[in-house]
Amino acid sequence: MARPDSPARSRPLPRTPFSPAFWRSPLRGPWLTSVLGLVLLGGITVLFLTGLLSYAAYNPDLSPVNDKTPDKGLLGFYLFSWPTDPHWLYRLTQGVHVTLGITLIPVLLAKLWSVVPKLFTLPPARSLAHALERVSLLLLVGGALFEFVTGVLNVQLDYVFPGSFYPLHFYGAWVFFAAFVAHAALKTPAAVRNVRQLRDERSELVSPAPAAPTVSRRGALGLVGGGSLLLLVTTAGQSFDPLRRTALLAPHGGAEPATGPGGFQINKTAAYAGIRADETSGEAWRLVVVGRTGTVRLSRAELLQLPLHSSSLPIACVEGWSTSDQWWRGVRLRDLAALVGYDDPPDVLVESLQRHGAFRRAALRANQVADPRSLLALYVNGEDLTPDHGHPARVIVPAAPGVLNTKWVARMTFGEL
Ligand SMILES: Nc1nc2c(c(=O)[nH]1)N[C@H]1C(S)=C(S)[C@@H](COP(=O)(O)O)O[C@H]1N2
Ligand SMILES: [Mo]
Repeated sequence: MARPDSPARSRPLPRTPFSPAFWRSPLRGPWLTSVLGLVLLGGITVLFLTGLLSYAAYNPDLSPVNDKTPDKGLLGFYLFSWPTDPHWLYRLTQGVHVTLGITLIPVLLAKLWSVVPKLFTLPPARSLAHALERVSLLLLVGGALFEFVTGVLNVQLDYVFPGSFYPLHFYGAWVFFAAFVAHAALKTPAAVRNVRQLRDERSELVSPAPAAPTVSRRGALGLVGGGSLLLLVTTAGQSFDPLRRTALLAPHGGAEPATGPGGFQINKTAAYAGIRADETSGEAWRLVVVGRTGTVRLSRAELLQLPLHSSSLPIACVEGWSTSDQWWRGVRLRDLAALVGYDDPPDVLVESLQRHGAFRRAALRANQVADPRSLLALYVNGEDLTPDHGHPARVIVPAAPGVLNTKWVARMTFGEL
């Protein structure tokens, strides 16, 4: 054992993350943490609400087709039929959800950095209350990272978790938000006081051995804000056609779709979906419509004999991107319902020619079928639908998430689902 006067003792103690002096940034303190916390309080609340709206927009209760989340129970509640007005509703709510989520990443990382010494405080629990608080912080930090990571992977990498992103992000959101509400209730009053006071009081966040500052607190905040702004301007363009080229971070690398009438974003191409030209040809393709009075089979030529209508509607994907209004022309969904015996339109299950993939079927609610702007589109922007946009026929519904606008439609079953 070393004697008290041994040279080993006169050297500074080895600093581990568990000793407060290990954390030397003079920026850490209640003011910075509180400013970042208040930004996240507002931002994450908006993320949660727009996320809930996105869930409601899928018509989750209609049938196990749209929402396959197992055992969702009470968490799968929804309060209203997703409206069809204004027609850009989902474009707005989901554009905000994804763009704001991406914009908040630097703020989230800065907030976690600002409190990281707390992760290492010893003893791990001073009391039962302290232990509970630390467990709730684990759920909070874990939940935040989980939701941001699954969200970003989903919009960037096109469903790396095959078919399972949706329940993961859904359950994760509830766990995270429960911890977030508890944390906000406990900390917001103090955070507001800290921000007003400007100067840091004594706090376990303040380093006992601060290094010389290399940037001011405001400078650090400016860096975080600048990072957020950069993400904002490289993401927001995915929701506005004229800015599409600035959407460097948009999914699909912001690839420019073809020009011409079909020259707007394509989610899954016909080739990707395994749609063959021989099954969409005039001779082969029939639309099968099933309802109260039986089954009707229509060729594209026969569909074109029905009254055609136009509507200007966008495509707005859950991934956050959207198109401006496109000019669609086709047969009203409610006219197809009437063909098989429904003057009062019911729900409908729409099935695609596509044999595999998550989005080959979708259910629409009666209010969506009834809207006169809801079409089985045969044309877009004055020309036949292109193969990638769903030729011979695709659904387009106002205010609905893109995923409900089934392409390469083969079968429509009307009736209460
Ligand atoms: N059959 C089928 N329909 C589909 C899809 C699909 O993969 N298969 N993708 C959906 C999704 S998620 C979106 S956002 C829109 C995109 O339509 P677009 O490619 O014409 O822009 O189509 C929807 N319809
Ligand atoms: Mo989508």
